Amino acid sequence: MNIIDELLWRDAINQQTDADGLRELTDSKAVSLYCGVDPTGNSMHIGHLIPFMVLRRFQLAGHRPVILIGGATGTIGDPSGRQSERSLQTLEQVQENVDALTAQMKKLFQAGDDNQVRLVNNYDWTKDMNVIEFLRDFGKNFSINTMLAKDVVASRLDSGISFTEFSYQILQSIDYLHLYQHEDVQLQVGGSDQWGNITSGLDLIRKKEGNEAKAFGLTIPLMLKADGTKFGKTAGGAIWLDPKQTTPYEFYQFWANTDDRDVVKYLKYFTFLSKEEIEALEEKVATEPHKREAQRTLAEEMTRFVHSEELLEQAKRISAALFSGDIRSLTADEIEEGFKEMPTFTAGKESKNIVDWLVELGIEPSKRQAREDITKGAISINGERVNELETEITAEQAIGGKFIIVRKGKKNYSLVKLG
Ligand code: 383
Repeated sequence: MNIIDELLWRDAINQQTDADGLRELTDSKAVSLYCGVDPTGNSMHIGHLIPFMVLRRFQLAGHRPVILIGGATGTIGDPSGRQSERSLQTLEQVQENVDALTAQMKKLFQAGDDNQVRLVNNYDWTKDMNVIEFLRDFGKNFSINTMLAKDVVASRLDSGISFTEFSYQILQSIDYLHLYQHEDVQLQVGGSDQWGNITSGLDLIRKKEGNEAKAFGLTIPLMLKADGTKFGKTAGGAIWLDPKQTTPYEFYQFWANTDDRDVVKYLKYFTFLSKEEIEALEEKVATEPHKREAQRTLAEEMTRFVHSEELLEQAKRISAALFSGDIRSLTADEIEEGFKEMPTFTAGKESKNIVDWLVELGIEPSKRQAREDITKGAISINGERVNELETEITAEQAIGGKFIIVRKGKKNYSLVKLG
């Protein structure tokens, strides 16, 4: 399948500047293409993943991705999709973020000896440009009228936009021209919010290189959820690729909790599974949705791709233990990871009667309630049901010497740390 047909099947194309031309080009040669990310934070989130997975698909189809980290543009900040001016980051902060994003990209693209993915930083060709060069060589090719008409700027005319953010599109355009001239790049890919910046780069290329220049733009639709809420955000915030900000277990759970109405869409958009494999899972969603096989496959594919086989196995072990209640099988580290979002209490190391212990911690509101719950078998300690009101809680029970897990009812877990 031609890469463009594959993207169409995956519903991963929003707009193209010249669909026929791009199809012809991608059929005729290995095309160099790029997508950029600005180092506005120290990790990407799953929203960023979308265009970079498309880049990876091009790579798997024999094309040549160039990943641009915006060391220059990141010092300004793209006004696209934002209603208010950004505050500037320090140059040191930007540099730290450049390093963090570079490491993430290398991992995602499995950069190594037999995979020479190109990573570039626009700071390299922007930092020494002086203001006269900027205005004469580049500024002269931009019409204020056209720039004002771009959605990004037009939507900010009431609330206001600084000259700095207004000029952002010029910097991104210079990048495309630079990569066209020096890295043979003929296609820029981005989310649909990048359409204005991408087309403005193409205008610059045509002005500098002539109307016949073969350069293209392609955008990817923003992901929408069936229930109308924003994709990629949970109550706890964004889903980050950095395992310190979103643990692999949370990452796994995010995908595993996908709505039936969204899961096939995500499988197409985010995984490298084939058309046949996805169609088979689609069938399963229709015939046996309760098994959630499509969701499980999605969660496995994504956790393996972003983290590793090992962290995927760990995330699955935590999920299974929490589901079955078999907490004893987990290590202290796994408990820490799996219980990150659950209510946490700190208790002393001395032995105590369970009823007193539960009430003192605040897990039970009163001794009467604690006794009632224990008697009806609703309380488990480390996965084992407690039946005796006389049970003593001791430090020896703590998993890894640190944690005691209390379960009340079916799903109410609390983590007690001994301190
Ligand atoms: C900078 C210089 C270039 C080309 C691109 C850039 C970055 C671009 C931008 N992108 C977003 C970002 O960095 O701001 N101006 O957060 C996001 N992208 C991708 C995708 C997306 C966009 O990194 O739609 C979501 O992830 O394009 O919002 O020469």
